[in-house]
Amino acid sequence: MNTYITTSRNGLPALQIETEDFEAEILFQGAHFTRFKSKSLNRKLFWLSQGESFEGGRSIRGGVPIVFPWFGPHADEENFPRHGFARNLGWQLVGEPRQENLETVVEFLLLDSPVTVELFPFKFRALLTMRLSANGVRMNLSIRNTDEKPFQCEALFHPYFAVNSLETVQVSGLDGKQYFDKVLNTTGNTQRGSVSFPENIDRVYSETEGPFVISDEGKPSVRISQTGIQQTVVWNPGGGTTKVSAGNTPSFVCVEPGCVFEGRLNLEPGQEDVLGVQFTLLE
Ligand code: TA6
Repeated sequence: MNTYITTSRNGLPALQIETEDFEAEILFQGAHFTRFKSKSLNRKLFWLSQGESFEGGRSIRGGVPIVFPWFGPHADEENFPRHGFARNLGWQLVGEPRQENLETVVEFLLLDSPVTVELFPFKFRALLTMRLSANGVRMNLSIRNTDEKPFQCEALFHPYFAVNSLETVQVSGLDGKQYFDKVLNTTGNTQRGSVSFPENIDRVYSETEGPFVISDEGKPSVRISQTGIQQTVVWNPGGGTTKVSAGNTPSFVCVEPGCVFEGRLNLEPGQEDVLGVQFTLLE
């Protein structure tokens, strides 16, 4: 395994990992997984926008942003960052990347700080453990309340999965599930069959178990599993009004396991919850 810390676009520090099985890049800002390529399949898992400025402190579209401690706009403060602050702040690398059996394990930590207390008045510890192997990654996000009072928060993995042909993409595993449609602002919708993307799709599915499979050009391409998580957001802006960035084809689908809305975390002092996902490139 070769690992080295380098700068990514625009000087943002990043951890680069190369093994005989894969190549990966994780930015310290947001512990943001920006690149994973399987060598045996010669395929990448994530889409990354080419139109991003990669400015420190600004969110980046693509890879796997971590959403915490709130999802979407803040409930009361319209000037607070969308999707919380975890994706915009520097995380600490815990120890060195290590090999455990066939997996490369990397851990990043985010603690409360004077900056976070201004936005979320609680002490917390967020630990992201990533286990990378030949065809994908397993990730655990553990959120611990280190405060003396209880708090509520939302947390979500926001992966942008690369696809070849959005017109052909289908996401299975949600048949019969209820969803909130963020585009139409309607609740109580029921999914019938697989999700396809003829237009702007932005839905929060409830009581989801997974696994979900993305099929691209008629072939299963990625499997998504989740544990300790009850909601899954599915999003692509399509050719609609929400442009990803100028001249940038939205050749991705987001299938986002998380604990949001009615599934938000309620943590007592000292309590910890763990959200787990597994993303696998299928052969
Ligand atoms: O999770 C889906 C979503 O909330 C969409 O509504 C869309 O806005 C997307 O996230 C991207 O959000 P961002 O803040 O990165 O522009």
